[in-house]
Amino acid sequence: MYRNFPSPQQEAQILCAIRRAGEIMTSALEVQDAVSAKPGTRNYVTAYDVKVQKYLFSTLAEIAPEAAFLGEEEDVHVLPEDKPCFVIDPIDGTLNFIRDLHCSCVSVGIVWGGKAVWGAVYNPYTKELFRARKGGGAYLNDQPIHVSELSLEDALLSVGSSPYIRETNWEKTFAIASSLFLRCSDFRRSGSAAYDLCTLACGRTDLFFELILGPWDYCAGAIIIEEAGGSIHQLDGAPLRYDTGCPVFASNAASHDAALRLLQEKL
Ligand code: 2AM
Ligand code: CA
Repeated sequence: MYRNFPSPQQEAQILCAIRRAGEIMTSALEVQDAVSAKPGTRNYVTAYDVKVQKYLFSTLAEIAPEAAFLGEEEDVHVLPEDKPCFVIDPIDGTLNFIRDLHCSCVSVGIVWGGKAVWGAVYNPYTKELFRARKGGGAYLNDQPIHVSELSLEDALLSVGSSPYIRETNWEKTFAIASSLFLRCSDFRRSGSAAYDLCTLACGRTDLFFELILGPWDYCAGAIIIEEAGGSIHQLDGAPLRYDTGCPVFASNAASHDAALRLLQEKL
């Protein structure tokens, strides 16, 4: 029943809803007044994260009543096994959003049978819509995209610093980043993991790691990277999990083995 989910018609409607969610983000006023802290250090949520998630839940439920939902801004996170599930980050890059850095995305993935099978990431500031379907290739605004062919020596690395759990992870994060930095061309830190995964998928960057992320941060980006010819898995090589968060390593094919070897020396 779910083999062709979402149908082409549902897909077009879902993409339309994701663009509309991005407009809610970019038309936000007085974001500073709408900020509150989530449990954990320096982990923020705004009234707009909640508003965008509510919009997506209600709109996607009309488009695809057969699916379940898992969203970052819910209190309880459960991934059902008996149906496809939308895994949603209404605003990925919330601190960028609060600070008006214009690098935040709407991220909507679909997990079915324990794997990401569809995903779209929309950056409303640049109007870039990345999307992929299992076996159907990856696209940026309807143009096919592919990971780069650069090897480690020329690779550009994106680092996620897991700031909300810095006390337990900062030494390992910077040990891995230093080790890779000394062998690659340079590193970047965008503040949106979903966007980092998409920039890797379209060949602007070549490597990415973060010691812990939530499934809503990487679900859509994971299928986009895989369909663009890249790899994404946990730091120890295990497949990504979608029922809970996990560490994430992503790369193009050309730098994968050398980068992973260096990274694993620091685990
Ligand atoms: P967010 O902006 O949606 O919160 C930054 O390092 C990246 O980590 C962002 O993609 C950010 O997503 C994500 N992130 C923020 N808080 C997190 C948490 N508590 N657990 C996992 N990932 C988180
Ligand atoms: Ca978020």
